[in-house]
Amino acid sequence: MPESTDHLTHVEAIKPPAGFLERHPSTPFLADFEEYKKLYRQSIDDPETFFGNMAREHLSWSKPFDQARYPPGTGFQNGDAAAWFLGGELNASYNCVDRHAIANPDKPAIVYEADEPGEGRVISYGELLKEVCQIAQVLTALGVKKGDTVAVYLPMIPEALVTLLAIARIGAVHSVVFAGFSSGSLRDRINDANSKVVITTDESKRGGKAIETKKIVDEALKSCPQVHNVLVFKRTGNQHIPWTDSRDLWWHEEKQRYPPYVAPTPVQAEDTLFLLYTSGSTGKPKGIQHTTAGYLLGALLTTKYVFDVHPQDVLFTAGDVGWITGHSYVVYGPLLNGATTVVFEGTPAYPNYSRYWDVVDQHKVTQFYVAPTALRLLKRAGSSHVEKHDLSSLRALGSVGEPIAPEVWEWYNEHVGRGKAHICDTYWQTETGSHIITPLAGVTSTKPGSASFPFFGIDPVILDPTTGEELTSTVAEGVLAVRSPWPSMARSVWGDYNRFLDTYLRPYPGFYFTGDGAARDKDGFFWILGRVDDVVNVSGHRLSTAEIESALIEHPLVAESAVVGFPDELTGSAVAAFVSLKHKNLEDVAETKKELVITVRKEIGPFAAPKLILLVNDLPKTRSGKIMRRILRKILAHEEDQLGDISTLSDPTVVKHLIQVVHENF
Ligand code: 6R9
Repeated sequence: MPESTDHLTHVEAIKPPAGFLERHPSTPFLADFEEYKKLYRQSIDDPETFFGNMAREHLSWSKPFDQARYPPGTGFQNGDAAAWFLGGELNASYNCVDRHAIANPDKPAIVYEADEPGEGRVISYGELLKEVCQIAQVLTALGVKKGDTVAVYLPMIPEALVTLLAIARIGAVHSVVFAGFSSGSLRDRINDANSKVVITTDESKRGGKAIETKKIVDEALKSCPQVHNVLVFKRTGNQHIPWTDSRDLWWHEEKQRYPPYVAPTPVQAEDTLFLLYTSGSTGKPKGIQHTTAGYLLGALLTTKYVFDVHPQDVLFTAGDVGWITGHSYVVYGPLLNGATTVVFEGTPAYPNYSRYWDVVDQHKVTQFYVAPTALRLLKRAGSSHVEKHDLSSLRALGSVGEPIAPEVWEWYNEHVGRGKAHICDTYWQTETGSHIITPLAGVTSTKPGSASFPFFGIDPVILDPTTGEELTSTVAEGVLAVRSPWPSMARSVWGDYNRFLDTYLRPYPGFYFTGDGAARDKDGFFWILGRVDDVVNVSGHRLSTAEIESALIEHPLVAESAVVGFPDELTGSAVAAFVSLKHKNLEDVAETKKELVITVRKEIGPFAAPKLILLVNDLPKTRSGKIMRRILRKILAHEEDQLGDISTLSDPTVVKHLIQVVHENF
């Protein structure tokens, strides 16, 4: 946590941009900040009534629910998360597709921007319904039943959305694995979820390059004996992809066997909609489990109120469907609201740094949402790439995944929003399902770098990290927790409820623990200060240091390793690995380091590759053998005068050696 947050008290709030309402399509959802405060109070004091009304108004139910929140009241009763909308039945794909297709079949649901400019297409709600229904029938024919998990390893193409909605249509559970993950990570996730069907492409395209997606899947499936079918969408048409006749099926061949409509399967409100694996403090990734009605309501309401999304809007979330941002704000949020969602396959730098702005200009995007890491890249590339575009359609600009530095916020505001779009720094997590601390576009005054105030139903508190006591003064700094359950919070870790409780609800009894540090300033604004656990955030990708350590140990030369994050101008944080080897006096140090990086790329994925590898004789350990990563972080920051108490180290002389290695290499 930063040493001091005193400077925060001097930051002045900026009012919502002038002219916001002039470019607004219809009546605003909220008149002003006073109305937000009134509704917020209701949502905290009586969540049952507040969310009960919202769920009846915004979602379509095949059977109405009996009770909005169980058990009634507020808080984490008995230390468990609450259940929402019990007795109710609904279907996610009906809510995302059918009801809009019925009302307006020709309305664009998806604008697909392919990796290569000009190769995209527009898909209407009517067309989407047909595709979803056909793939739903393919899955049923492959034996997928209500409650079964289906693994999805797809790039950012419309078929990714079709796939998720088709799985949901038959009451099955989707488990998307980000297509940047290695075959080993994919294998672990397929097996943990016990998925028997995998959906993928022949290849993917990104930044002008082809990626051998099917080959990675096949490699993973060598150790997934339960998988009996792979459904493959032909993306590039490369003839030379591996194929197993008895198992693999082409998407286009299977799809055409089925008629354009099949009725959705109603599920219970609390039935699982999806799993999404995420990293935590320990090595084994957790399958975060989200339920249907609560999650849908959270994605719907945040999209509507945070980004001010109206049905005629075009939302461009430049995040991958392999992460929660893609789930909530590429797929579910925009479609639930009947808006148009942009599905972007490429990168911000291909064919040049104008790509995002070409898309915004061409499709008259009204809301744009991206991680600060991309903004840092574009800021560095120069404002000339932004300036030649007409970006006047933009009303809200979102930021997600990591803290946004004030100078990046200013750049976004000035060059992209041109002072007319509202910047929304949205704080949330895979586990929260949807935004929890965020400004509301057109309503909330903002301070660059602060995520501002809680969304409806979120009762955030700052706790003393050691005692767990709530810090009730307005100005406070500690760990961020939430006092009461909300509809879109995760319900469990797949197959391990105890681990869910241990990670989120038991560390500070009575609260949901976020794992982040936070401060509250004199005006009540929340400032997120980053993770307090062993999680490193690289370009908005959440990595567990323990997971990288277990990858490194796969290399035959590695005796032990300790991984920590360190600040990086472009990626926010970068990964540093301190590694001790089994054999000393290596002949080729550079080659060994290269091999270690390759090991991590292979075991986890390219995005987890350490930027810095430091070969050391020993690691700083306590007498009980615990690695003191705090010392490694300080040495990397060249703050060796602030190491604190090192008397608990079993061998304090190791510190001198570590300092020397860091100075030689970094
Ligand atoms: C949505 C998403 C969650 C972690 C979270 C925090 C960091 C997310 C942030 C932010 C500062 C923001 N984080 N949004 N930090 N300001 N606006 O990113 O989910 O991948 O699960 O990561 O990301 O550390 O705990 P996920």
